[in-house]
Amino acid sequence: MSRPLIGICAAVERAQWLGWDVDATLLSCRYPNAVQRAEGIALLLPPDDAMAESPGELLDRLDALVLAGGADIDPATYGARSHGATTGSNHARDRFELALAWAALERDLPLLGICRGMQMLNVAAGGTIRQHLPDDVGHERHRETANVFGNHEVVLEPGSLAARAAGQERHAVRSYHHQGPGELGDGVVASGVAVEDGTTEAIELPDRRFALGVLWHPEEDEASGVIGALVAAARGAAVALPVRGER
Ligand SMILES: [Mn+2]
Repeated sequence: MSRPLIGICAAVERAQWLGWDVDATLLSCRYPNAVQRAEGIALLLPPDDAMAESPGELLDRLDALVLAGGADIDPATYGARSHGATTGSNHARDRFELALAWAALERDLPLLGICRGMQMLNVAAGGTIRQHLPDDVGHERHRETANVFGNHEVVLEPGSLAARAAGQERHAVRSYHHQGPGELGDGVVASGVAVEDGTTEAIELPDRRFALGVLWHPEEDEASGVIGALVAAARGAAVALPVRGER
């Protein structure tokens, strides 16, 4: 079979390279690299207001969608007030990703949300976001050091999509976030938590073919099965990976 086409929503950020200092469509190479290792074609998607109005035109051409990590979603998107620690929201990106997530859920296109993208998946389903986890859990270990991924353990519900995709139930993950899902959206179930404090780290919509959100960063971990499982779903294969032992 030909390689499935995986759209990955990119950020727009100020960036510097080769002496240029301009607004750039930006995404860590870890995302396309992981898709390509799984024998998918990675397509970067910049925010596009026309596609936010009619996302079907874009989704018709994709086999799966990834909502990547990045800046906080504007709290107004889910009816909350801004917290002092909420930073960097980009309204065009929020609009674009929300429209794509809605439309992907509607047509049951395989969908993976990572970190910010996991939260966007929950918002798209009608859920909310916990504004600043350290206020609730009393520690900073989900984002301990600025601009460095940390590690903590998660435990996933046996038999859930999260566990089947990850290929294991309890394991260490790469973490960098200060928010997390609050109230879960319609049809959304929590399928994994942080071992240390019970923060919801994985969500899914069991009535969809593949609709998964993880608060950690599988693209930063070559041993993770999560992105490969999405590409397999895009190819039309059922996700029935065996659960390996703990690492
Ligand atoms: Mn975490």
